Amino acid sequence: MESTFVMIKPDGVRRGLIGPIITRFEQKGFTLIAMQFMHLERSLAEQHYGEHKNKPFFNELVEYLTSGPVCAMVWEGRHAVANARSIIGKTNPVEASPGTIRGDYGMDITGNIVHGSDSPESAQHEISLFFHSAMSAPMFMEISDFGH
Ligand code: RTP
Ligand code: MG
Repeated sequence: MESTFVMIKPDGVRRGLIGPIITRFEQKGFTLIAMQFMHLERSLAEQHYGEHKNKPFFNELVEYLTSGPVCAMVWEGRHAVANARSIIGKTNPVEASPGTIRGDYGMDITGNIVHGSDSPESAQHEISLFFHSAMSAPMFMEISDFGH
């Protein structure tokens, strides 16, 4: 059995898509084994997307990820990493097929709703970063965190 790390990004939370996204993972056959609602510190966002630190969009990506609360989750199942990437869809919602999360809910790469680990090794790394790290202690949100 494999585990993968999935995160509903701030635009997904803001738009009220936590429920529909969790439903899709449950319907596909995944089991939810951990979930944490949190507002990321800049350092955690930077570490999470460390592989992209030299890309021109890195700063915008970190701003986006820290712009409001996220829903971080660990889902377990057979071929969890590949199955999650398959129901999430291509990185750019413009190219993602209808029926995938990004294909159904996103319009543009700067707001692609959800993250999914790209390999079992990154999944283990990301799970430790979000669920076994002092940086990611659970917290209560202020209503202003949601941009309301
Ligand atoms: P993710 O890590 O969020 O699951 O996305 P991914 O594997 O499909 O794509 P990746 O290459 O890892 O990119 C990470 C995130 O960076 C943003 N991005 N922006 N403006 C751009 O050209 C650009 N390219 C990537 C997206 O939010 C993407 O999900
Ligand atoms: Mg990625």
